[in-house]
Amino acid sequence: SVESSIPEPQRETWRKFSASSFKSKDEFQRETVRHIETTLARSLYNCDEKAAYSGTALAFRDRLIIDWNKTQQRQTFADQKRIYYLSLEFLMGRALDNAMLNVGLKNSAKDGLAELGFRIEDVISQEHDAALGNGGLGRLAACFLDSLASLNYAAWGYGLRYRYGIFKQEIDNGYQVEIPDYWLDFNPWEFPRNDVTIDIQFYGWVNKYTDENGKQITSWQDGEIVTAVAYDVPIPGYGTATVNNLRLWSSRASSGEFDFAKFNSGEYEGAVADEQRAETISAVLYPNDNMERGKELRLKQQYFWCAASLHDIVRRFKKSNRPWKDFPDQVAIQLNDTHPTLAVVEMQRILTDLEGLEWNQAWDIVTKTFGYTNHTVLPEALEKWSVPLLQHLLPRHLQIIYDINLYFLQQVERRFPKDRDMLSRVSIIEESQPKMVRMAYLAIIGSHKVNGVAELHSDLIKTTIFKDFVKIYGPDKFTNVTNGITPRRWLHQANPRLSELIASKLGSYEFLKDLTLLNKLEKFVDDKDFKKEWAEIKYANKVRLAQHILTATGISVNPKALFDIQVKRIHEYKRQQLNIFGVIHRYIAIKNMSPAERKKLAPRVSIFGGKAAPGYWMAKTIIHLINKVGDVVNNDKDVGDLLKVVFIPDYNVSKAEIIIPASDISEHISTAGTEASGTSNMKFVLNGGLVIGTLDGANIEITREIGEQNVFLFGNLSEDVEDLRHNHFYGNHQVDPELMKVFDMIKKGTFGDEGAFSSLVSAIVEHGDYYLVSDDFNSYCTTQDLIDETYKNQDEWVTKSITSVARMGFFTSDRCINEYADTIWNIEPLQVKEEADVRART
Ligand code: IMP
Ligand code: B1N
Repeated sequence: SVESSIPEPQRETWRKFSASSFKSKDEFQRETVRHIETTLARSLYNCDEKAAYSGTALAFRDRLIIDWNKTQQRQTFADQKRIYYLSLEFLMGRALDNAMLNVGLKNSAKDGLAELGFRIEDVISQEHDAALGNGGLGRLAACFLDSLASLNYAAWGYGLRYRYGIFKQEIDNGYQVEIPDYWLDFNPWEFPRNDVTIDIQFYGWVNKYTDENGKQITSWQDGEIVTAVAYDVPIPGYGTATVNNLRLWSSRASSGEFDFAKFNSGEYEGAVADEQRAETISAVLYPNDNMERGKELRLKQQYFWCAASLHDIVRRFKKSNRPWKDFPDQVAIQLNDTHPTLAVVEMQRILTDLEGLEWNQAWDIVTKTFGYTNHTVLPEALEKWSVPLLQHLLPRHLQIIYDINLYFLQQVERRFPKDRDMLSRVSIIEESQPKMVRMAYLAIIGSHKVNGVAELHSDLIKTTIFKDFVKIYGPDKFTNVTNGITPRRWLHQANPRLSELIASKLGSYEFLKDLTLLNKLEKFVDDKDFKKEWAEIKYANKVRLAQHILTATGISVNPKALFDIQVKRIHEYKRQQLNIFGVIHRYIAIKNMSPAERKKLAPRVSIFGGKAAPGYWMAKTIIHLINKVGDVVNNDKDVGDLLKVVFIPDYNVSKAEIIIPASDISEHISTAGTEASGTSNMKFVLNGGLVIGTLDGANIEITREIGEQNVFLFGNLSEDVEDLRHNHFYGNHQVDPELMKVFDMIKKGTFGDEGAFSSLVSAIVEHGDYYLVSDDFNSYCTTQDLIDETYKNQDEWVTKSITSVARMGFFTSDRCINEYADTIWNIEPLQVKEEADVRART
């Protein structure tokens, strides 16, 4: 039942004046100018590009919020199951361009702005990225929100409103420098909900007693209270009236009596300190990708966000007055990795301690509600929290974790009475010093489905880290949902000319809603004009990137050269070191060539980008080496245009939109078995770039879809990694001789002080080469040579490019979200009547 605070007779007046959204160029202009003149207090005499952006964004925000309201009301009326996606990271990037395209008014805005004296590209580029994430995991969450809205699912994202997103990276003398990313000066895309607040408790103690009615009461009391305030971000779907919600929590000191007492008793400074301590919780995103560091503040963030989200979800459920057993029919909660695992414990606490349900009844509801997605098998990324820390911060939750573990181990013991070792292997508690809580195990036990993010990865978790749990629960609890990307941002928005060319061939933009339609492009692989245009668009995108490189680094690159790109977080397992060693190998080869041989070589630009976690020294050293190699190679007269090495500073979502459409080759070269999926591999191929890659993550499925002849694969297989590592220590490990020549050049000081890079060399020569750089080096370099040869035949290259794009339909996040909906969430899209103003799709 949907209620309104306005009595029926007065609602007519409301309806008469109800806000309506603009639909034309003129209306867009009127709204934009109104916002510039009133909301921003500017005029035509002092409207710069920033103000033009602000006015445009506010006009579109109004539009979104009108549809947002209707969507939320529609979903409330429908009273169907909702999906809640809990993620500590949402790497959204810019919102304006996406909003214009999704509501179908970009052309109106473009013409409207032109008449007001602005170029739409300049206006769009004023926006600060919303960078509340590290890399693939956070960007995946953002793609999922786009698909959920575009497919009309009733879905909410829940996250934290960090005041500082991922740091801004500057390169100073070849070194990474981190600058804080304060992004909230002007953010038109969020709506503070000062009326939606939830008090969250920390510390304190657990009081168990029997009340006057003889009832057992468990009460967690005398803790410190911090208030969570909701900020809502509208998420527009593409070509639909659905606008879903991303709710981000911000922390502030609780406005309870405690603070007032302090203020009144003159302890002003103390009260201010409390305020600041509370605000610290949502202050900053932890900048680690695939790495956990066990910091208390991170645990506080996790509980603060999980508890606020859970109480909000429970409050919404309670409005429908259903019995608790209906909860899993109304609510599905997906855990984006183990970061939100405390939500499982909090839910069990709400149902038992606060709502008075029996343990088993409550636990049944909990496990039917949650699903858990694993994103990594790297041991350093698997979350563990120390028992003493949990005891201190969340004493009641620790008790509940122990109870969950007890019931679970009893069940295991009954099923495997002879396997004593099994109990300690699968226990949530690791018997170390101090004891640790294994969050992944807790997430598995608290969920009804566990999924990996690509086929190989999902197989690996079943046969390695979660092997025992497959024995306990059977194989059906474990499943695969291969990742995907939204073609709206990663094709239509990032590469408008390619999107337009495709639409002209396919007859419409329908492929943006059903990406499998791309397969119709294969008919045109022999169409000369089409191929020419295809190649021209790639060239234009390379010119655009060359321009960015020049402005950002001062390096001038030839857009006719082969652009070889590796952009992603810097990590040893992703092996940027293999790439840069390969570049040095190429440099040595060029130096040794005769002028005649040099003439035959395809010129190449090796482009890198990505951030290193501030405390990850090896990763920072790799960045340093790339920059120093660039300094030498780019200024070597013997080399000229044959090789340039570029490190693009501050890689982020909006730069990715410029970089990805400009690749000829991109590198996805992780040690086999380490990259769970990878999603930029999909983005590059969808934009007509070819891939050099290992048989890892989604590379395997991309190869299966687009054909082996269209991918440059190299390197050892994941099933051989263990033996190779063993041999490095116990066999006779010979470093590849060509790689040794690279090391000799580094040691000679060609790239500056050799000591600066000795850790990179010794990791391979002395410390067992854990990531198999030497084992894969020869095969990597040979494959790069093959790429040079293939690139010389441009016609064949373009054929590969078109064929690959045509076969990429599988990798849309729409497919991925539909799989989650069918196999994990058991939820159907909400039918949305196409409104009269169905979008003129641009
Ligand atoms: P919540 O479920 O209370 O968080 O509501 C989210 C949004 O859905 C609200 O801000 C409203 O826009 C809409 N909504 C929820 N309940 C009602 C209702 O009873 N009547 C009309 N709109 C509602
Ligand atoms: O998640 C992506 C995958 O495509 C990547 O292969 C995978 O590396 C990435 C702890 C992580 N896994 N784990 C993380 C991020 C932050 C953090 O604090 C772990 N990121 C991934 C999407 O499935």
